[in-house]
Amino acid sequence: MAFILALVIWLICIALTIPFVLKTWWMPDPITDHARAVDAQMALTFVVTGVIFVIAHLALGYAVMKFGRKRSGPADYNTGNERWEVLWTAAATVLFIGLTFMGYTVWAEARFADAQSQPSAGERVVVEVTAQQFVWNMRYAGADGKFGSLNVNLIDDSLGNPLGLDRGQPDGKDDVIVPRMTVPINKEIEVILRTKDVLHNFFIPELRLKLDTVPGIEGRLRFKPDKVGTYEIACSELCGLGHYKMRSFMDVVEQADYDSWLQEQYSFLQ
Ligand SMILES: [Cu+2]
Repeated sequence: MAFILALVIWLICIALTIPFVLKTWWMPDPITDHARAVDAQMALTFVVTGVIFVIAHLALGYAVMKFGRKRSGPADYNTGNERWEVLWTAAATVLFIGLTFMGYTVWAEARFADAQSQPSAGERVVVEVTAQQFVWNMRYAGADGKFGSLNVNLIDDSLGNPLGLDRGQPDGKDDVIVPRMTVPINKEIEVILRTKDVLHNFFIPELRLKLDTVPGIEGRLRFKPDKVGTYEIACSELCGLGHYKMRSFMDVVEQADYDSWLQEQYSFLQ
């Protein structure tokens, strides 16, 4: 009986480990250096915890087999081994704190990029993303590089003004508002996150980035995509009945395609 239990423990351990080793259900390919750094950090965590997981379960099965046989007489009383307990508690503490600090650097890179390098606004493409139940609105500042002012009284989804943009003002005249995001490849993109109503969450799995959109607060994310393609933008915060279908897409295109796309958007404004 003890052997069967040990075998079950080992089989479960192997069955749980295989999908991680073979990457059976894995994340989509990363498209930024930051996303690759996140993956490397996660791989390190998986390797370290995976090795400990396997060793612990092999030992557990062994202990069950060795000490689990039926014996006559009362069980031995064991007070444990203080030296071992101090040792593995200390080792676990060092490991977790170490992994946290290593991960923190990667995490902070995308959020506090300002401290290291600040490309001028001209080199950077700024997209303002406003969430609402249950769609995404992407705004580009236009040729003047300035976002026009918004006025809640002008908000009218049915008239095509979901943000309440004042088109009468010079800054707002050339603002482009679209339901889908287009960005050029190999350029720093800055996303300014807003919401019109409740909490939503801007999530692009290929960027390994997600951030809540919080009413009254502007969130910021920076990234530099290096792979042309179409990537899903998912709302990753349960935001209401239509949450499951709140999605959009980000098209990463060549610079020339981006320029002509932008020109096309301007022509619709004429
Ligand atoms: Cu949402």
